[in-house]
Amino acid sequence: MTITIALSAQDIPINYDESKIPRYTLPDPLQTKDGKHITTSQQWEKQQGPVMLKLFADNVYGRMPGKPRNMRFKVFDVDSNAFQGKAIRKQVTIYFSSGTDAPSMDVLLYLPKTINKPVPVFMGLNFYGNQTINADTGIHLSTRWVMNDEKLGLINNRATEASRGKDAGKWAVEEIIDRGYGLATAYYGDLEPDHPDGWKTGIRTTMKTELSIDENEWAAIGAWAWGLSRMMDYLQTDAAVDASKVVITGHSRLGKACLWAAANDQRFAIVVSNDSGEGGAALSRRWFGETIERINTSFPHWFVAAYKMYNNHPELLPVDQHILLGLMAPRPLYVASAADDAWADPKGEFLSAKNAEPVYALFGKQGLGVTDMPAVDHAVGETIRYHIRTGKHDFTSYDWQQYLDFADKQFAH
Ligand code: GTR
Repeated sequence: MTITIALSAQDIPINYDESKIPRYTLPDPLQTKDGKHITTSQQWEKQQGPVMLKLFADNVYGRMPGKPRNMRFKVFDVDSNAFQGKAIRKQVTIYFSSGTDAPSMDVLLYLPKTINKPVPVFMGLNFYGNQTINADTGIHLSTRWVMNDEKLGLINNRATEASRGKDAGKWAVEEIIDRGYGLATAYYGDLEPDHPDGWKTGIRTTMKTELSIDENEWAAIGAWAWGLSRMMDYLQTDAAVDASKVVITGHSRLGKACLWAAANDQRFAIVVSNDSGEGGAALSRRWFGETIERINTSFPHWFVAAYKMYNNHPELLPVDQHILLGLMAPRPLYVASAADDAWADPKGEFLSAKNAEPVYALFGKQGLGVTDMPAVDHAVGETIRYHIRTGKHDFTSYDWQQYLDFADKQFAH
């Protein structure tokens, strides 16, 4: 095996031409190490699924530690008059260990007020702090490290008041509430700041002893995914939430974290990947848009060191991302792409969802039901659903509408 090291991200060849994609063969999710074929859902759940999960842990995302022993929740804000009285806003700090300065994450939760029983909830991490998802001035302003972006009010690596509501376009909060769902979100930087040295101040360092895991045994995506499971731990204790109906979602890098969280944690009832691309829903073996080499070069902290061995050799990976999608089975799964998001390889995301179908079939579940990519803005599929939306890399109100419809249908079953 030869590993060539690119000098910089710009030197890495990127392909956008379908006719230049070399032939590739995907690993068969149902084929065991010793050449046997998996034929039942029990065999998948007891043998093959755990083997595949471990291959992803060893080669891609790292080991996933469990729940910390001394975790605590502190509800520090309740406002039953949010959105002109139609929602309750709650803010909760999850402390990962004992002590007043324990590592922590802040969860922002909106719950519809008109419903007198526990509600289903959408949950996912956000990019710039909870205060950016809506202009609601009651949202606690994050004091953590953030990536600089003057337009978003993120200056000197800190969020300012001007950042309030600046990423609201990605969060259809009122629509979610009006449809009878709650929304839970937290800032991913609470877990690990998103830069190569972020692990030094993130949970991979601060929780190292408590979780008995070395910082190199996992990586940033793993840390973010772990936080999603801790949010779920909280939701299970909140009487206003129906924790059996939690939809986990995430956009782009946070879509990758969402998929890895859901692969490890069966408590998430529905999984929604929004434009997650390379290292998320998209096939790695298909040479189109972002590649393993490019992602490992631009973001060396996202995946474990072992993943770099596949930089120029995706064909040597014992798994590909359709198997990650298979690990969602039998849970309803929605994979979405955007037409102008070639970087994330929409077709590679579609084919990945398509090739997860044999795992769903073991459970008697129907997948996409089509062999070719659908037209833009035309969702297809049953238990696995897919759309390619008009427009760019984003999480839009069109996307939310599809996910809400999907959740309505799945939860009505
Ligand atoms: C890009 C990265 C993608 C995707 C995206 C995002 O720069 O190459 O894999 O994660 O960032 O998170 O918006």
